[in-house]
Amino acid sequence: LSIQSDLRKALQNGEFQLFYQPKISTRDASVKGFEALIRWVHPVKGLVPPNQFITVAEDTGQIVEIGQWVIETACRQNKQWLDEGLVNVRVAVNVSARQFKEGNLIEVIESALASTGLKEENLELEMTEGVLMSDPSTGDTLSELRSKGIAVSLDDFGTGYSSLSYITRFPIDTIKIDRCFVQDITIDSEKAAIVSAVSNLSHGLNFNVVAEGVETETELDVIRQLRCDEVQGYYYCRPMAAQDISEWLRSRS
Ligand code: G
Ligand code: G
Ligand code: NA
Ligand code: MN
Repeated sequence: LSIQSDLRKALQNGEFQLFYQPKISTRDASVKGFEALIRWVHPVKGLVPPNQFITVAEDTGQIVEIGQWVIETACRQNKQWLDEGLVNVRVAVNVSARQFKEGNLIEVIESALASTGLKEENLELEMTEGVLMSDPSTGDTLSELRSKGIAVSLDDFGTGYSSLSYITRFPIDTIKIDRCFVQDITIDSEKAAIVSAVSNLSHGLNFNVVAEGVETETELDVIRQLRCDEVQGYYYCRPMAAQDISEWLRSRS
């Protein structure tokens, strides 16, 4: 309950922050994009992780306003990295079902792009299968956004219903293989078999494949052998504040 009432003040008090985690090419280790991940620095509780407030915000509907802030903030940050000549990639924001259903997602995105000057080709949306299936109109909304040049990633792939028929029904660009399949992949041949199958299937359908949660070099080696296109994980970089990402980018160039 206190989380819920505190959430109402969090936006106006500027207690949210976005962290960013790079997505790295398995071919040449270049930066292919960033995922924006929200953090809440609560005045009393300190850092509250998203799994402790995103569901609450979804239940109360506060996620619509928070999500709008996330989109605007991520667009502004990515435009700044672009203007500084640090990187020219997509920033990916996570979207919840209610942002589709009642959040005027298209208008919110258009106004964020207009006010920050970021282009559609530098923005990506990440959503789970549950979000895709939450409303009959999500497919049409995504088709419209994609026709403008915004990319769409299917997040946490393999943990939901994962119906093979419907990944071809929805307009998506990228499959993100959930990190539970990467964990122990070096010793668990069943996980390797699953990642191999998903990777092949996805490429057959012309999707880009990202493996989440790569923490070690041996995991990276296996993931590369299984021909995933990109990795996201602690091995290369933990989610970090924007200024730390800027330094990380400068140190690599
Ligand atoms: O970064 P971390 O591991 O703590 O993120 C935990 C979960 O919170 C992830 O599933 C992620 O998708 C979700 N999450 C992070 N930021 C956002 C956000 O801005 N919006 C939504 N809807 N979910 C987010
Ligand atoms: O949106 P999604 O549920 O995929 O959120 C990604 C989550 O995974 C974030 O909470 C992020 O902090 C976390 N994460 C990113 N890289 C790694 C990793 O290498 N290992 C683990 N355990 N978690 C990671
Ligand atoms: Na995500
Ligand atoms: Mn994920």
